[in-house]
Amino acid sequence: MINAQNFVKTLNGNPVAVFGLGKSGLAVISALRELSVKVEAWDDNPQSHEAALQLGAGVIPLADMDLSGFACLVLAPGIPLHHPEPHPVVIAAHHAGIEVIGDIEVLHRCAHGRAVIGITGTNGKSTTTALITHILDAYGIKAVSGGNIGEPVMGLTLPPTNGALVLELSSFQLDLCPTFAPDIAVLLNITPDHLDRHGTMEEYTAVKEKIFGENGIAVIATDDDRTKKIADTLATKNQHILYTVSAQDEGLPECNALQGAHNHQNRAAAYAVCCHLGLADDQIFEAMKTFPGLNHRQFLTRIINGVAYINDSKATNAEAAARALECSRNIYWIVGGRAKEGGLEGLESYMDRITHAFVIGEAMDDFSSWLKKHGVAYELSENMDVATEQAHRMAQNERGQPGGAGTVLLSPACSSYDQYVNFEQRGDHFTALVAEFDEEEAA
Ligand code: UMA
Repeated sequence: MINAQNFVKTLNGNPVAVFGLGKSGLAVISALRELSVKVEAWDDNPQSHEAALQLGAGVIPLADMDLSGFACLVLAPGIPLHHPEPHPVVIAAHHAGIEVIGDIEVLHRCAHGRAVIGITGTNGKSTTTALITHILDAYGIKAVSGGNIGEPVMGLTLPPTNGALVLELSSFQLDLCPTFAPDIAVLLNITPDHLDRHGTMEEYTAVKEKIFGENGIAVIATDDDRTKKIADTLATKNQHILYTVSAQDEGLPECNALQGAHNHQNRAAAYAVCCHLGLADDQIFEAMKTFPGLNHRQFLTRIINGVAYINDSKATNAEAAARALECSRNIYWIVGGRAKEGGLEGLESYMDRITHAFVIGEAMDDFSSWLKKHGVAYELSENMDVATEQAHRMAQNERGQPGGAGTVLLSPACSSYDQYVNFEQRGDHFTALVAEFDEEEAA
């Protein structure tokens, strides 16, 4: 847990309001309660209240109160700040004239003294965060990762003072950082996303741009017009040390866990960061080769008799699934769940890579019609148990045929919420089923 003493000094003895009792809010409460700071908390879901009470926070309906006695409001990133309209607690904070900040800003105000590398972008942030952490760790710079990748920052254990914090930063988190900017800031790409929260692409882009602050090291992948424009602006201002990288950069080694153009962009960004920190090319390249990948993101779970079994459960929309489909041929594709708007539209050009599809979940009827229209053979598998067994049998039986040993790929292009709590649970289920297959029997 982070020592919040320096942050507490800025509170002038006033209590803190914490709204949203998910992972990040509870970690903030823990760090403050550790120092006996008075915390009043709330969550619109009453089931979350008990955890805050256990930590010694008061639980009161903050949105209905006069918040003027509080030092600040710490808001969870998932709670609407501006759009479609501010949550009532944000309006209450504005009325009271108190600051609204997030857990990343709290971490910053703890003045922990470690170098911070922050990574944002619409896609690839988790992979790049994990990759940078892996490379630095491999060469003796103790790195600790957290943030949007899943570990709330106030719960992290700091590395030694010469180590680094590697933080994945979402637009929601950046929006709650009035003064924080990382020492090394990485922007990967900006494509339409989260418009329900940011309203327009201009707003979303402006929030992502906040990662660069007034100065520091800026690493920008300039493969899209929006990131390129930001790089041009920073170059004109000339207050940052700027590295531009691209998915087209040459000279980086291939590695199994990081295939496809998008991963090339992630590698190029990680390379720039590690070079800046003084690592030699061969050190960086060696470490890239041993990067195991990130679970649920095109993660190679197992190889059985040459057939690769890949867990890409994080692919919850068609665009994400395209990134996995472009990396293989002869694919036995497990697809479906709760469809997003547009369904499988946009994946037409990848269908010649699919040997057979196994369709599951609520999307089964719509997806099977779409696959039929595009000439792809499929099974109505309904659930993961059936789909994984069918895909395994077929891929193993057809191993000797032209096209080489195939790939059993879970890349659902759907959310998991029809059958699972989240994408992690879905991916774990697939992985557990694959772990049970018998190599001998399959051979
Ligand atoms: N809540 C309310 N009122 C509301 C909305 C939410 O009370 O109007 C409450 C919910 O009942 C819940 C809590 O707020 O109890 C949830 O807070 P949260 O959604 O901010 O979630 P945390 O559990 O604190 O997780 C957050 C990040 N969540 C979001 O940004 C939505 C996690 O990113 C992050 O891993 C975690 O902090 C640790 O840093 C997740 C995410 O989905 C992975 N991120 C988005 C993405 O990647 O697309 C941005």
